[in-house]
Amino acid sequence: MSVEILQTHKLLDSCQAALAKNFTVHKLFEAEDREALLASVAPRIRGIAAGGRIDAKLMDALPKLEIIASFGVGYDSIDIEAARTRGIHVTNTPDVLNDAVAELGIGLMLSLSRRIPQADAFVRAGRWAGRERFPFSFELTGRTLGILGLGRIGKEVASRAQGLKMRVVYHGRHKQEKVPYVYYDKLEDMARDSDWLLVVTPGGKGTEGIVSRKVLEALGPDGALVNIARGSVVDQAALVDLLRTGKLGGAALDVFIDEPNVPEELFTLDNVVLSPHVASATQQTRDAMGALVVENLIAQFKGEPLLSPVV
Ligand code: 8YV
Repeated sequence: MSVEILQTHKLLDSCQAALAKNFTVHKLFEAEDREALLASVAPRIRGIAAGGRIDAKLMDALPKLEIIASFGVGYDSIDIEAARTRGIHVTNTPDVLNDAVAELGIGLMLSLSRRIPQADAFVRAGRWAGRERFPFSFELTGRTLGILGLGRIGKEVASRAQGLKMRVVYHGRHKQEKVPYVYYDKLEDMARDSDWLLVVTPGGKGTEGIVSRKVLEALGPDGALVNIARGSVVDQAALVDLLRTGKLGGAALDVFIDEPNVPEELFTLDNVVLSPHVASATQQTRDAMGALVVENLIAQFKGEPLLSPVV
């Protein structure tokens, strides 16, 4: 029998087909009795294909576990420290999603500034035909975009924003050599000087709530927030409050603290654009992410170097 792995969450059809071709897959997410499935297969499981939370308890239940191959670039849903101390490898799916995620970041900015969702609704409702006038919107041209997290995706956003004639600045833990953008060592200062604050930093403990009420207030009534990272990075209660009271100009959000739950107050606000965590969700990118999950597992069991190790 081929190597036995545990698939903990539903994954793309193409990814599941490739997993089934290469391994004996036990699907924990489909099991009626998870405990019973685990009890019968746990001693033989050498890998996990994951698409969500993996905790230390599950790692401890799998004595032969060598690798957790996670679908997604962000790995805040995996207990990395627990994996490290148990000598379990963790892989993610970086790079293959940079373009898709950056595109959605730009798309959200354009949607909010040019009021594209409202324009669409206006035409569909027959208001244009009824000779109503659609209100003016704002251009991105000439505006300053502050990027929080100038990593692989952040750089793709930056180059696209330059194509839109925006001025790009950034904040992160360190100033980077060889990037042409102005660096701010304080997020609040960058927010004050920016028209747009785009969040594309990893989630997890280290970044929890760093886009605080103060930062959002510094962005101010003429500023707007775009979040394509994790909901946890932003003080969501403050965000809702400031949007409601006009102390923040707008927000375009792909991610939220308690997905798929979105604060209902946001539904009534005209200065907000919402999307359901779809920044990487193109067929092309999701297929590539799935392929990378499978390739990492194959590499591990062939004794070859992992393609995208995190731990
Ligand atoms: C995915 C993501 O939506 O890669 C990430 O970190 O947030 C997204 O690309 C998610 O991981 C898969 O459901």
